[in-house]
Amino acid sequence: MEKFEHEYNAEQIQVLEGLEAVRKRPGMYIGSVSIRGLHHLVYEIVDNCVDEALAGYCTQINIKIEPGNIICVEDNGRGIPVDIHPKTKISAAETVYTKLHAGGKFGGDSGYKVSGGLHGVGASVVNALSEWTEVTIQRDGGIFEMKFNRGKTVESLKRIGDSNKTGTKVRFLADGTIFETLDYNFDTLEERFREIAFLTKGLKIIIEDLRVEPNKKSEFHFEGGVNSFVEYLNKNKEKINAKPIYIEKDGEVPTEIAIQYTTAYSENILTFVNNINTIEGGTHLEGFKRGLTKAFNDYARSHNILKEKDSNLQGEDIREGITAVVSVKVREPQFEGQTKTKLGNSNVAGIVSTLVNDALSTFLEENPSVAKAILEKCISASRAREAARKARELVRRKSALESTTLPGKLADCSSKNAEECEIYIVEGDSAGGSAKQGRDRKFQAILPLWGKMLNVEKSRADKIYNNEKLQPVILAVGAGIGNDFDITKIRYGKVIIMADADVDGAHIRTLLLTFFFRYMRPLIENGNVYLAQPPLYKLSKKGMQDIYCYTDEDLDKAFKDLAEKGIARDSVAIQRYKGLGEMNPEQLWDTTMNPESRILIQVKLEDAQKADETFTMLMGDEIGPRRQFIEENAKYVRNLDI
Ligand code: 28F
Repeated sequence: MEKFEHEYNAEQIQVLEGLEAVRKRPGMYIGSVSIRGLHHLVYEIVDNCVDEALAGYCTQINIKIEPGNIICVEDNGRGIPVDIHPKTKISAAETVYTKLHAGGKFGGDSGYKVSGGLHGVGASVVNALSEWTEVTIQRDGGIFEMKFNRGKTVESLKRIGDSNKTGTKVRFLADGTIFETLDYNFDTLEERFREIAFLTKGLKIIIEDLRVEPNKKSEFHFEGGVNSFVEYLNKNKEKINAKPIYIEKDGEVPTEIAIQYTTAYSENILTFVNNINTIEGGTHLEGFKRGLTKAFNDYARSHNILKEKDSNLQGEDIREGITAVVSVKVREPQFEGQTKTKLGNSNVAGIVSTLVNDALSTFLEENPSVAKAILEKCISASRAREAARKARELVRRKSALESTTLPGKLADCSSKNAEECEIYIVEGDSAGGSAKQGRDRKFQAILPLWGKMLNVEKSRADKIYNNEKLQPVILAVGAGIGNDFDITKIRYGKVIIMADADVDGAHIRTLLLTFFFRYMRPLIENGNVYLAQPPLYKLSKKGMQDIYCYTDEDLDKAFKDLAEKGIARDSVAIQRYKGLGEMNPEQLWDTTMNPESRILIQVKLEDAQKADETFTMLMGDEIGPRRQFIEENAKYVRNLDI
């Protein structure tokens, strides 16, 4: 015992305390202990492989989800160094896995670490939050192995054999006492790895799900880098320039950009800093926009496409129909904004802007027919914008004269205090009727939607103002759209989308979220948009209070609870709700609208962005992806009549 205590030197105790802190407050290091936090563990490990790829030594990463939710990640890089660290007297590899921020400390001066998750805290955090971790390293002619339990070393690094290969393999089982769930979502991981593969040209990433029969496997490998990314985003769209315009530069801020114009009217610019999707934009996006606007205006002037009397094209005109991916690597990124996904480093704006302006100017000079086609579109966008402004002014003047500007179908609430007011946007008249009767009219307004779905994808702002389906939404929310949107004018603190849990419902949700994302984005950023969650089932039995279940898991749990009380499954009547319209006003209130008992899902910016992508796909000209959407959403489908 005496001896044992002696072997613990001060530094090691420090190490243990460090990882204890991670277990005490996991949220501080990985954001949350929900499925997002769980996925974050995988990203942290894969990030280390990506760093090794960026350093030029790793060409392939294999990720497996093994039965029992064990994660196995393997790369063919140099292998984590195995030599003994002079200060800690333990191997470099063990230090990386047991010392908090070890990666950052080593990387700080050498500039080794450039990729990195939202928190960039690395392997030791994964180790701390795993029931067990085992690391296998091939390097220096040998195979080495070490093992940990909940962050504590069980077996220090030891050589277990010979090998002439190099690489690192990590297997871990996340700690079930810390995470809410260990059930990884293959699709989520797959999507992130596809993104990483796009952003890391030449890197091959293979992900397999071995929990299911047959196993799932996806392989991503894009020699085109961000070019391939843009082609992927535009796969269902009609292109103006057949091949994306590609801009690449190493240097102080390594930058990779691809640009492709489509005949659509929306702009779709994805930006990344160190492989992290910066949904809130920032200085790299500003620089990109500035360079783009300048290059096109200068070209149009010098080629007399813009005459002396014409005013410059505005940025938004030049971005109509653009799809672009902007990826920068920044050494010490400062992230700002509500979700810490906005790049703050001010020097980046100038660097990116100069690069884009120079490279694009050269491209346009060398490709006059592409330049002409894009500029024609910009000019027509500029004319449409002018027309829309006039139309808007007309509407404004008209509405100032008319006393009522609220849509006829709106059943408004009596309170005028926006903060407490809610509007339910409901598809279908019958559900709208129940909602109107069931609501608390003091603070709940109901807007039933009707009419034809507008293809926002193919419409400019002036059409959206006049669309019969969306106009009532714009008028009811009361804060305008696009650049005119003024969040201080919103008439309701909560804008709640209430739709059926079927394909049509998914459609209308996607449409509205896309619309909010494109034309009322601050509403989403400010957290004002919600999805109502109606129940899927009702269980009833004489003498028993009705039980509502919102998911299939809820249903399973309800049956289990009933069984414990000695109530048999077949003595209970199950009603499956096919749609909101099947509920009477009172049921709708109890299950979906009563603030005391309802479930509301707050829409996050990334949910809306996802909806926007889905929408583009649904509205695309190809039938395949649309059918796939319907098939994948088939689990929601109960009354699909196709
Ligand atoms: C499956 C997870 O973690 N791969 C890694 C390397 C390679 C090096 C490294 C990692 C240097 C001393 C801190 C090798 N040779 N896959 C991985 N591959 N870390 S992690 O170095 C880490 C720093 O400790 C590496 C030369 N330089 C770096």
